[in-house]
Amino acid sequence: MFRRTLFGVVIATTPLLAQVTTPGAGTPCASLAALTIPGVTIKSADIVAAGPFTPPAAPGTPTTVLTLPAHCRVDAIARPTHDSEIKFEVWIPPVEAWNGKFQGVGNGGYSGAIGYAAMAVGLKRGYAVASTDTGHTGDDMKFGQGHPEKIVDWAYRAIHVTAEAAKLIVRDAQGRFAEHSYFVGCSSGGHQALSEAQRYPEDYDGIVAGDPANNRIRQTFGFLNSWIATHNGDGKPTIPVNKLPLLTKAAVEACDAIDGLKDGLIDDPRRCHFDPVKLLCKAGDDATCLTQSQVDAARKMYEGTKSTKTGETIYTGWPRGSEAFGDRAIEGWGQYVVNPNEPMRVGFFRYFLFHDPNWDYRTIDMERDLAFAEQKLPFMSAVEKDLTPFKKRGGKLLMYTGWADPVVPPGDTVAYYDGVVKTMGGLEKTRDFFRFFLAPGMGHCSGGPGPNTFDMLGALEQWVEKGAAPDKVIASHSTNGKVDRTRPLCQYPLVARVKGTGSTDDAASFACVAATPPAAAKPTTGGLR
Ligand SMILES: [Ca+2]
Repeated sequence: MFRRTLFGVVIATTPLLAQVTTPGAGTPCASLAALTIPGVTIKSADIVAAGPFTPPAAPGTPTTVLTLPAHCRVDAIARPTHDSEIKFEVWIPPVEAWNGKFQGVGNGGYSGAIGYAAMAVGLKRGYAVASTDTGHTGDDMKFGQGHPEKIVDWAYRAIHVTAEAAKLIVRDAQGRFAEHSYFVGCSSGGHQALSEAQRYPEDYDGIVAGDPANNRIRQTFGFLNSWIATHNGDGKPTIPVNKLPLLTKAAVEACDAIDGLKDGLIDDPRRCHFDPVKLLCKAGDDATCLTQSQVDAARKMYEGTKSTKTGETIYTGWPRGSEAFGDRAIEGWGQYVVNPNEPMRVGFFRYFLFHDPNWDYRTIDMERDLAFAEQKLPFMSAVEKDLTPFKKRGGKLLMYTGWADPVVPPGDTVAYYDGVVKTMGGLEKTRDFFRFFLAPGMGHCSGGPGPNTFDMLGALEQWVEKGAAPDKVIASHSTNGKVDRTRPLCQYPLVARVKGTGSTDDAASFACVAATPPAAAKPTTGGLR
């Protein structure tokens, strides 16, 4: 009886306590338009009812109708410099649906579009979410011509000012600051994620950096070099895109079993030294084999961008297994290397670096022009390896990438993590706040034959809010919407290996174990260009 009575008393007082401890309900949505934040103009603030929402059309992006929960939609512009025009939106759930947290979401490519789809994912989880167009419209790099401040906005400033303004807007709407803030991004969003950890460690408590294009300047040199390596003098591709699947198939056949499990996946392409000469045509060229020049082009893709003077690697090569395993841009070399009529992101040289719209990529001098770029536009990259300020403020960072990423070579992401480990004083002192997960057989941010669907934000929430650091993250692979394989993604440098006799399609059959470090890749050819 006593217990029941006490229980009853507790129940009775809870609503009263809640009233006392919960601050005011905040500012009504429509009134947010009257907020005055320095450097920020709020264009509108409107209640959006639950249901279908059609985002404003963005150049080059197909319009997808989203289904959203009810929220307050704030549309705003930040102008941190005289030439800035940073559009951003903040979506705020009603107080009863709010999880008390804020999430900034990243962009893709050179962006120029608010990430509505990513915002929708966060909003559905109860987050107040924000996204920016990074200060210009469209994926075209011409916006940088004569607008140096807009290049800075794209490179890192837009994400930061959006975070600062959005937190204040959320505070006004809810009557209190968010308890935790997270940033989630992949590709350029991964670049933005690392930039935030490096440049503005106070912005976010937890950060997810996926397939990060953070080594941006060198990646651009890598794209240019790989285009030249895979195209003839007339600009036509040496390897037609429909031959790329031959390479993936042969590489997987040659290297699948190196990890001890024939599952159609190359666990770690650094251990794979498949030489495309195995596909050399015996007689004339046909669809089932490669000509000598096609073999050479593939070798150069694997080998990466090297200094013609010293032979040192300027930018890592693309991994074996990334050539073509699907039709989407994230599933092969087609969209970023083979198909374009000119090197991908050649606009970097024309509009950002040389201010010469007629610049001819054939005039590139790797050493000279790289040195010039890294001196003129160092802020384009986010490669700082000393993350002490982020670690000290208690920030947590989860990074992941696909071992078959055909856009941002995973070797570069591994090199960044290794560099941070070295700078921060070893693996133990790094994994305290920064953990890295590699997904075998995953493409750029998703897709591929390997398990490629996982909840990195969920793992990060556990770490930030409960102190439970993830040792592994379970990933799944689906065919036609049905899960057909699960597998742990192990904390680098551990790898997933079968424990015993269970199903190799079940994550429970695997343990994360240490593997002997792979040997350095054997050189396949001499000079690169
Ligand atoms: Ca395998």
